[in-house]
Amino acid sequence: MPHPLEPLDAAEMRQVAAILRASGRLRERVKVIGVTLHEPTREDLCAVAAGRALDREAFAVLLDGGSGETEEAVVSLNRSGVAASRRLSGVQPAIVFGELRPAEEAVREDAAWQAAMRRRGVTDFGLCMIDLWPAGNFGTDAPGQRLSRALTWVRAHPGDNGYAHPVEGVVTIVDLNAMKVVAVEDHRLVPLPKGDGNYTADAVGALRPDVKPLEIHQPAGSSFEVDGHEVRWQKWRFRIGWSYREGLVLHTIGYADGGRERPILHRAALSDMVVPYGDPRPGYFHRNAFDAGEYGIGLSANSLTLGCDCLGEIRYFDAVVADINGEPETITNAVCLHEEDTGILWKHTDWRLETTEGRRARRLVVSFIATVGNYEYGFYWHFYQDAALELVIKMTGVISNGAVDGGPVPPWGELVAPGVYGPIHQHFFNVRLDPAIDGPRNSVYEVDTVADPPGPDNPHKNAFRTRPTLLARESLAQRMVEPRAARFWRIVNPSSRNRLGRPVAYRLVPGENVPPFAAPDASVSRRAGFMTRHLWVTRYDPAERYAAGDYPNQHAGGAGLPAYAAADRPLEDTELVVWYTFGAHHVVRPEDWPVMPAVSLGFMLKPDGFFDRSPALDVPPSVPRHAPGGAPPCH
Ligand SMILES: [Cu+2]
Repeated sequence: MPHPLEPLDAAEMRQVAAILRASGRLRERVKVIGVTLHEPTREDLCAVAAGRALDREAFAVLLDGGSGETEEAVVSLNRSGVAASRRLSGVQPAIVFGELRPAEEAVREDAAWQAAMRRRGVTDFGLCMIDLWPAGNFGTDAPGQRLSRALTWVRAHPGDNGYAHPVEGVVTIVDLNAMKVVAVEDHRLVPLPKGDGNYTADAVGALRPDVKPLEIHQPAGSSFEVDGHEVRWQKWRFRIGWSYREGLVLHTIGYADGGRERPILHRAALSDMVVPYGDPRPGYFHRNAFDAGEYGIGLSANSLTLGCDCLGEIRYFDAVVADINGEPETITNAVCLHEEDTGILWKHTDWRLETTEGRRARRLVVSFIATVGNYEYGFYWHFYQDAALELVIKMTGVISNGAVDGGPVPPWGELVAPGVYGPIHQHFFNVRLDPAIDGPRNSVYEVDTVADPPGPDNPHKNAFRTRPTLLARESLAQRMVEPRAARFWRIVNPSSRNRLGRPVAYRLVPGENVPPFAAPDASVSRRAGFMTRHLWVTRYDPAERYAAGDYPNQHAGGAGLPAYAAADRPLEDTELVVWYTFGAHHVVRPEDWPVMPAVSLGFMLKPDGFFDRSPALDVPPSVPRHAPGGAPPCH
């Protein structure tokens, strides 16, 4: 039996499909939306540690394209049967890869859509790219229909970057169960931009001539060890998991300290994301993609390439997902594991003794990249030698766009190329963290820095101090970043103390962040309630997994974090989930065109009294391999 947190392999996926077929659930017209490991809970894992055997289970979401009904099933692999199932009506699971091509074909053959293309001088429909944007929920669609609001772009020739030629004003509403067009809205006639948006090496003009090879050599190999999906690197130990919806999942992250392994996080993964656009016009207002909950960021993962996506001594992991028929599909090299030099770890020069002591830093990177329509999202978890942990998300690809004629540029965006308009938008990510700081029972404090009032204790008016506030209940644990208070959050284990007597903690340090600009009662704000607060803390419940709820596609709103927190459960010294939302604000630039240089944002988790002193002292001095003229090592 594999470790209970090992992701499902291809043979297991195939077995799940067979069991579902034998049970009558996987029949004609039923689409497999996703299959993933039915993860053991914290309690289950404790039971395993105590010697109990667990069933190996998969979790499957099925959609009956005839009745429109969704069914969830827990499949036991070792018992070869369905252990539990439930039917859900009134929900729309995510749009899956297997629906993209049939829907594109259905649009291509639709007479009303063809007429809209002809009005724009497009006659070769084979050059059209029809992207299935989620329908959203604006109260205008017939309930129960599985819809997409599709947008069209046109390649100038096969192999061309079609995103350079957006069809303005045409929204095609497609029924993804019937696979036919419901309506074609044609809101405004604007000529197709003609400019070239190609970015391949042969399309961009002369390449700069002075870039010499840069190679990373690790002559003795990398410093990590991999066993199945378990990774050990220096003092870190964790497991790599995968789900079609969240992509990379990290489990049971611990750090070795003085002969014991100390838990830090039980689980960490992207829980959802949303990209609200700021243009109110038809053709734009519905652009609100939830790229995890409405598409499956794990389904959208790339196969990574050595020397392009990752450089150096790489260990790859494949990811296995189910296709629309339930058959396994292996994304080879979906996850990249490698080490990177990151400059200086620490240093001090004693000028009187004329001695210098310093260490170089490196980090372990676990990453994957997903392509969702026009955009790319790279997810990079960084493990550091000072026991810090970081998530960096890199955004690249082609901006979502539209076309403008010679008149004034709409105020909700910018011109990026002649005739090509990029609307203002934001990208919000929510990461779900199950903390386990020295054990499962934790508390969270918000720590602000405040200036002391002037007075007898502050005669020079220079005094300032931190002010920690316990986030004692779910209603109080819905917070915003506040750079003017240098705000961070401290995840504390009240029953584990360091040698200075303070409860041990990790600090959640926000990086770049932004509030949403859509009104609180806008459709997207109700549907992505999670984005209205940067930090949420809830009581641990393994059934509460996703920031926008289980089925955000076409959902009217209110699900996910606002619903989870409505119970207002107490949060002190108990099992918690910390949900961090962070947003990138994207006022597009001509420099983002035609393919956007990667933009990074993220956050860090840093030990805060978790150790008794710097955990980075035992990193050995590095000696330059090719020390010219016998240069001294860095110490
Ligand atoms: Cu953007």
